[in-house]
Amino acid sequence: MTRLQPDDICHIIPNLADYSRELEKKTGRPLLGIACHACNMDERQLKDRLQDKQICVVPVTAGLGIISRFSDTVAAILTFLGCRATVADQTDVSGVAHAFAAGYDALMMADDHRFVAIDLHARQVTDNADATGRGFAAALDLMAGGIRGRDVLVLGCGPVGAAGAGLLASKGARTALLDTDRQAAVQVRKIVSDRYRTADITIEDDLETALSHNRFILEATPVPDTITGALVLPEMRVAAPGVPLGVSAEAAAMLGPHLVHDTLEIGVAVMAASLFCEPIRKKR
Ligand code: 2YC
Repeated sequence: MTRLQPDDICHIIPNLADYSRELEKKTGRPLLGIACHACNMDERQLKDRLQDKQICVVPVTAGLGIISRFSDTVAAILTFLGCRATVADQTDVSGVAHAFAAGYDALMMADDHRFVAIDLHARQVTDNADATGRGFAAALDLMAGGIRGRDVLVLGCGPVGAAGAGLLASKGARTALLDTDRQAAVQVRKIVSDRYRTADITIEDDLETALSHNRFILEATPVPDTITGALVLPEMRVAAPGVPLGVSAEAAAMLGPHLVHDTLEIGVAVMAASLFCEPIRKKR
């Protein structure tokens, strides 16, 4: 899992409204709408569910420690979506205890291994990797005008790529998987095929060949510049959750509005939507 650097996120807070408008131009839906699409909800329903939800973002000092502005940025994205999000005054255990004691509806926190949202009523945990994969796959579905029956290539079969492949299979995409570790691709094909019996999934072994016959790409590798200008095709649409961006500057310029990439926004939006999109489970 790539650890974000302050420079990866310092631009987010002042640009949230512009970024949401940019997403609407690229996919037809704003940030909230992409989260809805990933969770099969309509925007009014999600807005109503998110409104006034009190979410506590707890900074975590474990491991490599605090990332400057990480918690503030997560809280700002949640606030932009209509939640009442605040960053805990205290970190770690004290912050978690405060979230429970003060009656928050949910908390969000990240160590070096997982970034999660926890619904404190329903005891549901939503993981950023899963949410990010689903959110960018939803964006790709929207950019494609409906991915059903279309050829999609998932680059990178880690947790993000796996979640994206699952959503794409659920929407009827003909999915090709590629990972430098072929076993990772084999594993994702098995998991997704078992879950979606009708899934049409193949494994690719060569990047250039795979890119030559797939227009719709989910770039979920932690490798910069995986897709270079020489590999870009005119009708290509790329959703790139991978950090650092797996599309070279030249390729990104060529793709223009047909590339969706960010380092936190879509993943956090889908985490919030996922938390509150299920009916609250009855207490045991
Ligand atoms: O500031 C804090 O609370 C830090 N403990 C946050 C550490 C986040 C580490 N994870 C990442 O940088 C990203 C996640 C946002 C998703 C994958 N890697």
